[in-house]
Amino acid sequence: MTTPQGVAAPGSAPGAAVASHCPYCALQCAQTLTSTPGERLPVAVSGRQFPTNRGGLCQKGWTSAEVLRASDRITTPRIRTADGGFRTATWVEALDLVAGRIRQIQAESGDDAVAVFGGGGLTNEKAYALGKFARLALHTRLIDYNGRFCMSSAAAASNRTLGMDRGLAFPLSDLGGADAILILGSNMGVTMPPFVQHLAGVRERGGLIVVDPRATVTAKLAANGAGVHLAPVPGSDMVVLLALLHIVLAEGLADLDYLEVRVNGLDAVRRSVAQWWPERAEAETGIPADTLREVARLLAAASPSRGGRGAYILTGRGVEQMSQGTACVSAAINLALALGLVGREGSGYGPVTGQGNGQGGREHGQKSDQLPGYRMITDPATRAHVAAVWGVDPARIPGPGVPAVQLLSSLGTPGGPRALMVHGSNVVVSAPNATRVEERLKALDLLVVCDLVPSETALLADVILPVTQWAEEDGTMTNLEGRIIRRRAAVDAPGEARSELWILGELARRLGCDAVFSDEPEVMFDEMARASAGGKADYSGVTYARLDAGEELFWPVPAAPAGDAPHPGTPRPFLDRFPTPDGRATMHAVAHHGPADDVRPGMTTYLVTGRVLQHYQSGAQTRRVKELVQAQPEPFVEMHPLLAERYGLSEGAVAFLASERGEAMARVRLTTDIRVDTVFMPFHWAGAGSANRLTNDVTDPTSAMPEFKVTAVEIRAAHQLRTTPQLEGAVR
Ligand SMILES: Nc1nc2c(c(=O)[nH]1)N[C@H]1C(S)=C(S)[C@@H](COP(=O)(O)OP(=O)(O)OC[C@H]3O[C@@H](n4cnc5c(=O)[nH]c(N)nc54)[C@H](O)[C@@H]3O)O[C@H]1N2
Ligand SMILES: Nc1nc2c(c(=O)[nH]1)N[C@H]1C(S)=C(S)[C@@H](COP(=O)(O)OP(=O)(O)OC[C@H]3O[C@@H](n4cnc5c(=O)[nH]c(N)nc54)[C@H](O)[C@@H]3O)O[C@H]1N2
Ligand code: SF4
Ligand SMILES: [Mo]
Repeated sequence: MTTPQGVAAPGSAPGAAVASHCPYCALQCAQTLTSTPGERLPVAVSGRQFPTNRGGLCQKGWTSAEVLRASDRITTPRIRTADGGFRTATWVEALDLVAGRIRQIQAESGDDAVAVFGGGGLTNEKAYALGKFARLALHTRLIDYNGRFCMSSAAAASNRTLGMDRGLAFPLSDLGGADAILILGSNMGVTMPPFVQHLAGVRERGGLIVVDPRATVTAKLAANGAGVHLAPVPGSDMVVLLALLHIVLAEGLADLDYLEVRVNGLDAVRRSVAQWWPERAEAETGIPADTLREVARLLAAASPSRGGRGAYILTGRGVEQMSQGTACVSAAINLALALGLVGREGSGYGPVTGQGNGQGGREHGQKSDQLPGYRMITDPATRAHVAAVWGVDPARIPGPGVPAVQLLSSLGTPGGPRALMVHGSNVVVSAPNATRVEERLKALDLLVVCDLVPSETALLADVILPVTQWAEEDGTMTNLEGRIIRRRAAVDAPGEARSELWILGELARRLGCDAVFSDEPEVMFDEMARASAGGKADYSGVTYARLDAGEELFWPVPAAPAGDAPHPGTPRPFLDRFPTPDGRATMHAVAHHGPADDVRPGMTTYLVTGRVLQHYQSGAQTRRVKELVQAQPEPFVEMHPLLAERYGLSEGAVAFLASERGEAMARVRLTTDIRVDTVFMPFHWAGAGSANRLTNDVTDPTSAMPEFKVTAVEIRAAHQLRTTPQLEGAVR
């Protein structure tokens, strides 16, 4: 059996080529996986033609199969021993133990004494099953996930302004025709390298505008006449956006006809940007007033209302992971609306979604306040619909829980959860104020971690349950464009590793829950599709058969009435109307307040955090791939030579950084590609080189997203300190 892509479908013999997608980021580059005849490993990976990656893969993608044979892969359940180590256990023993402890803790302290933490890397099927498991098998309201760290501000702003959050509301290939693209706080040249192909057209036309305090790989794409790079004071992007809108309105560049017909709220927004004339914005952001004027005019000229081919505004974590992230994205959407860009073919706004299933992961019920179909858990009609699909009384579905940062900080506190189940996140490394997170995890009576490898979080667990990974399982993912794609198994799992679907089913049964938990991904997908029917993220018209036939399906894809042709999906959802009660978008006036932990005497430097090409997130997977470790072996801090000189630091020296939360050490990399007042640290490493020992766990009031991107720090040369052994261990 072969798919339209010409490669074998699931169930094919070993040695056959299987069409699947990369395990890592939201671009979900298409891969062909070829297993070794007669052997489980190795698996060969090659890029496959697909509209997003056009055959390309980045270095993480082409080395991804190495994680399948990680030398410390977990292949049997493990239970903590009295001396603090682990012993292997059978599945029956481990599952009986987990279910027994959960029953005991809930009997003593109530249902909410057990909490669940999910991940945006889980397939749609697993994310759905996890939400159902929390509500029906654990009866807990406490479930949230790492997407709160990743997509929540963009989601909140899109939902409240456009009525829906579908990441990009257009296929990626649409970008190719634009005259201008404004990219704020995204470094896709590093975080999604094959994405850059879609920027070729706009670069040729000189219309790429990149906003980043660093001259990143992406910012450099705008050099040599290809566009403009703005390097504002960290945390001041909102002022850039307010000033751009000020200029657009003051110079009569707005698309008033479009605004009249499609958008509410212009008057309040007009008043809110009145005070942000370009010279005032220059003082706040460091971007020359004339540059701001030039950028506003460039964007306006690209708008179809002024005869341009189209323009896009894209945001990344650099502007979203802020205590004013929702407001900042709202300002970006307001600008896009003022220029008449949203819901028009060839133009648009979109956040560049991060994790492999960052999009689908937020649609099917692992968010504390949501049920499948991207619907609110407090809505009686939603509860009734989902309860009917689950075959339970709506009263059995608990109410909303609390978002991730709040959940983590409540663990093991009086009245807080006593047990946590973790599925697809390494919070000890990736959560803000990580030292405190580690303390909270240690205060639990029961920590159960499902993972493929002994991540730093798994190593704190009482029970580790080994799960299958990407090339060992079937399922679906939803990429950054809202496109539903098929992940296909190419090899068997090692040892006793099992899919989360099976684990959740076994635990549910032991907890006395009679709801359906199948370990067949397609069964769970079909049920999820029914549960999503009528919701914003409606998958009810999607089937594995349609996906396997090569159909390109972007949600919503409602089920067609009997006898009708199947719904074709919705690549560009806002063209006719916005999914709001009156069909119009609503601008939200927003005000700037800057980072919560701003620079001040004693803490004089901005720390911004982010990513390098070779490592993925907490590094749990990529720090196990030799080629990637060789390229990026250790934590580092990037700084300008002038700043380094002030602290007596040179290339390769060890810098000591302190913030209000904690301390870290990393080796200095000198570069003139960063503002003099700013240092950059990637967050991919654990221990003393962990950026998240420094970051602030303050959150955005609307989205509950933490402020990873801007922290005030103090810097010293480590050799001037008497360091602790733990800190010294950070740098070899
Ligand atoms: N190699 C690699 N690729 C990845 C990932 C990975 O871990 N590694 N993770 C995936 C995931 S989950 C995500 S969410 C995406 C993230 O993808 P991006 O958003 O592209 O990644 P980041 O590096 O977190 O942040 C982007 C930029 O924000 C900038 N920045 C920091 N502070 C500010 C500020 O105040 N203003 C502005 N304008 N910019 C600022 C940083 O300098 C950085 O260059 O990447 C995905 N792809
Ligand atoms: N300072 C700073 N911190 C950040 C960010 C930043 O920019 N700066 N970015 C934030 C963002 S955007 C994100 S998305 C988070 C991500 O950070 P994390 O949530 O820690 O994400 P990962 O490192 O991908 O962790 C995934 C874990 O799940 C395991 N895993 C993979 N697949 C599966 C599966 O199918 N099932 C199970 N059970 N486990 C699986 C992996 O081995 C790994 O241990 O980090 C956030 N932290
Ligand atoms: S860009 Fe993302 S999806 Fe593509 S190969 Fe790299 S990590 Fe994988
Ligand atoms: Mo992310």
